[in-house]
Formats: sequence, structure tokens, C-alpha cells
Amino acid sequence: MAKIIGEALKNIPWQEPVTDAPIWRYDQNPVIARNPVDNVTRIFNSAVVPFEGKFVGVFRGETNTGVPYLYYGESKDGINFSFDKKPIDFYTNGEKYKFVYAYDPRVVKIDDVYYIIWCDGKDGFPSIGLGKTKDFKYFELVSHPFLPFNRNGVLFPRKIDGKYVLLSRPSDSGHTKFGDIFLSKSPDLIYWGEHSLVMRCGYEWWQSLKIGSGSAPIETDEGWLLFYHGANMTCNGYVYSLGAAILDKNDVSKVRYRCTNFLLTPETPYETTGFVSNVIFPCSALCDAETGRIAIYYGGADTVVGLAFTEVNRVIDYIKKYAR
Ligand code: BMA
Repeated sequence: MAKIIGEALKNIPWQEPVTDAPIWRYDQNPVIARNPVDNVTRIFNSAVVPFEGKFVGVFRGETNTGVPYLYYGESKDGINFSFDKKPIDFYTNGEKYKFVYAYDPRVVKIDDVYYIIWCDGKDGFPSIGLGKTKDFKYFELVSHPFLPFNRNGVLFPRKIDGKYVLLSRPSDSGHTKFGDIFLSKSPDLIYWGEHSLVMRCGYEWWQSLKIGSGSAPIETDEGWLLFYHGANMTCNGYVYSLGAAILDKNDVSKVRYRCTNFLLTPETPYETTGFVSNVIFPCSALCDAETGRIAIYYGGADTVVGLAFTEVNRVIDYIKKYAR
């Protein structure tokens, strides 16, 4: 029986499965609908974490100008959220950072600090932005780890051999037609090196065009469980599905098992129809080490937020069963 190595989260949002599928959707999806707050037309690819007995998150809010920024939101149950009316301000050397745009945030807790990693439009180029907060009130910009173009930055939730480890996906300035997952290490979150390839996009058609990390890797006794997105090209444009892999416990640049099947692909109306149809884009996962429960937040069709559930043993068995 696979086990999550981590903390208990007794109030994790949860719904029992009524299917044999490795991951099942919350039957009240979407959990965040259109026009969730003044001047924000859509909230979708977003990251939720437990905080002080409740749930908080950094949300991708597409404003009515069409430009995305990061919004703070909170919830008692991880399902019903309220949002600040203004985007989050980040400070650097006491000055407010001037955003061009910001999207696809992830939030990862390391020790008592919450790190926010997002695609930042620094100087107009998509790059990885890295910030931090301890209280979700004051946010500090830490660095831009890499040269443009890069997206889908996800930190491991603890230092490994004394270093921070960041997954990322080098890309281009537009709707990138390629993409593989790489890993970089840093002693201080400022200087990054020891870059190595983790996974390339795959033969399987659902992940044949590009892949990018989703939620922070979950530590288990079998290795690091990574949910990611895989995209393929169709006559109607890109289709984004959710996939999973297990990275080696000791050498996280090595893939132990990678599932050849997608675990979720756009099927429901809120995934197949929206601003960008046929998109499932995971950015965060809550987990309860006591029960093995996992709750995944994902963007649906670049329009809404959906919630899906799995259980560590069930998902790892499935990954292994269909692994290459
Ligand atoms: C990717 C990112 C995501 C988005 C996806 C589908 O390139 O921009 O934010 O969800 O495209 O449009």
C-alpha cells in the first residue's frame, strides 16, 4: 500500500468515487464559475493550499481587459471561495512590482514559507516569476529564476540534499508548440544551475505536443507523485489532458513510472466548452497523509476551476499498471 509522506489534512475536500477511474470529478463542478469577482471575467488555472485551518490560494484572474493577474482567494471548505477585488501586489526592495501580466500560479510550502511560482510577463516576455509570503497578506518578489522563455515552474515541497529544486518548461513567446519538463537546483532561490531533463513529451498522442508540471510533487514511499498536463494538436487546436508520473525517491530527475494513459481528458461541458475549449490544466493538489486522499484543482477550458479526487494507492497502482 503506497503512503503519502507528509502532514494530515483532516478537512481535505472529498467525495467518494462512484467509478473505477483512477481520478474522479467532483459532481458539483465547477467550483468557481464565470465572473467570480468585480472586473474578473474568469478564474481558472489556480493554486490552493491549506492555511490556518482553512484554504487559501493564488488564482489566475482574467480581468475584463483580457490581461491576467494573480488574485488572492480563501475558503473554509476548499470548495466555496471568496476573492479579493484587487490583484495581489508583490514588493521588491520595498517597491511595488509592476506587473505586465501574470498567470498559471502554483503555491508550494517549504518549511514555514509559501512560495508562489507563476508565468510572469517580465519586460513583456513569458518568464518564471518566484515570490513568497508567510501570511498571504504581504507578498515579496524573490527572483526570476531563468531567462525567458519559460513557464510551468513548480518547486518541490522540500529541499533535496540541501537545495531547492524547481521543475520548469522552457518555451517560446507564443502558444508554444513544444515543451519538455526540466529540473534546476539552487542553494538560495536566486542562482539556479545543475539543469537536467526530467521528461520529454511522449509518443502517446494525448501528450505528444508538449508537457508541463502541474501541482507540486507529492512525496510518497514509492517516489514523488507528479501530476502534469500533456497537450496534443488536433484539427481544432490543442487538447490538454492530465497525466501522472512517479519520480525517483533519491534522484528526482529520473522517472520511475510514467503513465501512458491520461488520467483525465476533457469530457464534461465545462472542460470541452469555454474560452479555450478542451483544456484540463492542473495547478495544485491537496493531500492527506493519514487517509491517502488527494484533491486536485484544475482549470477547465480556461474558464472555470474544477476539483477532482483520487487516493494515493489507487492512482499509483494505475500509473504502474499503464507505465512505460
Ligand atoms: C497554455 C497556458 C495555459 C492555458 C493553456 C490552454 O499555453 O497559457 O494558461 O490554460 O495554454 O489555453
